[in-house]
Amino acid sequence: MAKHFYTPNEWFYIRNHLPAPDVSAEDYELDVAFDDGNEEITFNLSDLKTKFEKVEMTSSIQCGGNRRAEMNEIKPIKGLMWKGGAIGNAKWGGVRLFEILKDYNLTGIKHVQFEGYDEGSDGSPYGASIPIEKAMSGNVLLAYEMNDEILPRDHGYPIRVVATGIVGARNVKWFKRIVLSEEESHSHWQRSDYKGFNPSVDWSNVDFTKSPSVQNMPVTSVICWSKIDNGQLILNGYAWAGGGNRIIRIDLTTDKGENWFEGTLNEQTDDPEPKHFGWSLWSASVPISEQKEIEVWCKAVDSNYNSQPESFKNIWNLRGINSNAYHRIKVKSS
Ligand SMILES: Nc1nc2c(c(=O)[nH]1)N[C@H]1C(S)=C(S)[C@@H](COP(=O)(O)O)O[C@H]1N2
Ligand SMILES: [Mo]
Repeated sequence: MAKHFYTPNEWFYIRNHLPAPDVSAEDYELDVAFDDGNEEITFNLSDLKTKFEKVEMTSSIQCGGNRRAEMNEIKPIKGLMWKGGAIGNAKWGGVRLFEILKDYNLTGIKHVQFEGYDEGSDGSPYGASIPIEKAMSGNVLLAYEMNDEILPRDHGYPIRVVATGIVGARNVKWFKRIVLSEEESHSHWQRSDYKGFNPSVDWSNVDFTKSPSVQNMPVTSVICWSKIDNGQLILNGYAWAGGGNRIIRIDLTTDKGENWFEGTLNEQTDDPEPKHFGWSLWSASVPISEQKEIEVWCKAVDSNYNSQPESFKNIWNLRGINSNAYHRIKVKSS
């Protein structure tokens, strides 16, 4: 993963909750509606591509359950056992959601709901929503290009939402409908999933109405690769923070925190925080003594000086969301 600042499209993780639909460019339509049913406007694909300015933005998209497998080692979690692979970084090309919404009277609108062309067996679409402030920030894209290529089918062809800095689940693919509303999306994934809880909440007492939906994601980092060379442990990996924060430092230890070494941030965009949405690639060289097995930990620090928690135990939650404790790997020296 850490070889390419822009994750090649064919390596970018894919997460679908419902069967992926085939949407043709000719049939594609995006509806914009108010939830009082008053007004409805439809754009076709060429409207979106020609009537609005094309912009490009670098943003990572990360699933809310990335690194869940590590948290699962503490206590079993329901969910896909992602290691560190449920994230990718891309250059997205498209139109700003702001451009599409700016001429409407948005008085009283608090949430912008998104629906996809994909439907569950009950006929209801995939859905999610983001707060109106984020929608109007200029940092949410309706993307039709991914790394200078046409958006691939598995990533939402012909149009997907790129809600920069926000959990993957709100980055709706095969984008069909915008609903401007006082309320969050009523979809399962907005209301009954992708939320965090106290570590002692379990399936017998969880109340999804009590917890806000995850939007911006916390800071995380992962060691992707390691090698021992001449008494040095050579490492590389990625680090990312949601909410437009930039990664400012990566810290590593091989003795459970007695001594810390600093890695090097090799690649990141120069987008200023809080509009820094791409990940950072880093590498490090840590001196090691004669040990058979080395355990190395990493943690990143973001531009708000937020860092990662030390243990998964104290952030455990029943869906394994925001699983961002120190990444720890063991490296054998022989
Ligand atoms: N229409 C639609 N959009 C969707 C999903 C989906 O199932 N249907 N999955 C979401 C989730 S949970 C994630 S993590 C991201 C994954 O995006 P990717 O497959 O392009 O990596 O898409 C989001 N957008
Ligand atoms: Mo996800």
